[in-house]
Amino acid sequence: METEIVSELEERLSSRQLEIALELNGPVRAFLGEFLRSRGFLEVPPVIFSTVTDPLNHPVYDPSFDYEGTRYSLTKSMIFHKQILVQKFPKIYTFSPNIRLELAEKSSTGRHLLEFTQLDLEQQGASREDVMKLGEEMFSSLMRFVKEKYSKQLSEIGRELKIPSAPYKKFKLLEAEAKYGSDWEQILSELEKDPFWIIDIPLDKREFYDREKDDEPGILSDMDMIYPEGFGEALSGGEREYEYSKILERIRKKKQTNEQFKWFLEAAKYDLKPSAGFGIGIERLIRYICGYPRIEMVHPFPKVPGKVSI
Ligand code: ASN
Repeated sequence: METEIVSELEERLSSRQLEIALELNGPVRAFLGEFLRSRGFLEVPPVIFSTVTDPLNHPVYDPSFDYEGTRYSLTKSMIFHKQILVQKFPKIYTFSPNIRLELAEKSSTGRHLLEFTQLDLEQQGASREDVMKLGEEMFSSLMRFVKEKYSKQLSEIGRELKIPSAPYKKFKLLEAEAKYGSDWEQILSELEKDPFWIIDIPLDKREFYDREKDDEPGILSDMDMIYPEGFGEALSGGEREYEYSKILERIRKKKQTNEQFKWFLEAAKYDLKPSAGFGIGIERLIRYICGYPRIEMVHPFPKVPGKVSI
């Protein structure tokens, strides 16, 4: 086992594929930060552990610990910190390290890491459509930048990148599922040539904090962006529940407890200002840019579900 880990590490560190991914990583992050700052977003520091974190909508092991009599969890996403901060600072973003201890079966997707970074942003008073437009502009201009500046690296790894033009296609989740079955995400991702949106995700498929539509109960005003060419989910976000009573009702529907979200609920007690936002995984983004079959090819120390890692 140990010699296997060491030889895998040596192989990874000597691969040109990893080197190119790392050469792209810094400039991609710098470009995204610059893009957002030029639109008035303020960078805030990440929160690595907290008394409150994203409950997620799928099972993961819980990375929590006690410190001086208080229970903390490593950050699964900064959703609640974003919602609290956006009350004061109307446009924020952060490069947020997230820990999600996924079940071993997730290793087959090629796009899950137990430890990853998401560029997570939130905008006060924005609608879902506003942040989708922002996401499209951000993604298309990033593709243009990478193509222009890193064509040598891209041709070395045989990657042809397309610059998608906005607006991207939109599919309602229930319609996609009715047409393609439960594997709709992979099927559509393989069929489509450009990134596209999945919108109107039903309540049972999402966390409590995305906003339920006024005119369509049970359906949320949220979205995912999916990469083409089979690379799957890129980005997740939506409008948020901001009314205290609605937040409580949604927590109840999920059979979660108010205690779990104490500090967030404290901040939301007199209602929040409406906001919308999203998070985009940086390793998945680099993997997509490079066109690599598996996400661990972009990280020197990837934490692959179910595997022992350094
Ligand atoms: N960052 C996502 C959002 O803004 C939440 C998540 O990562 N689960 O909706």
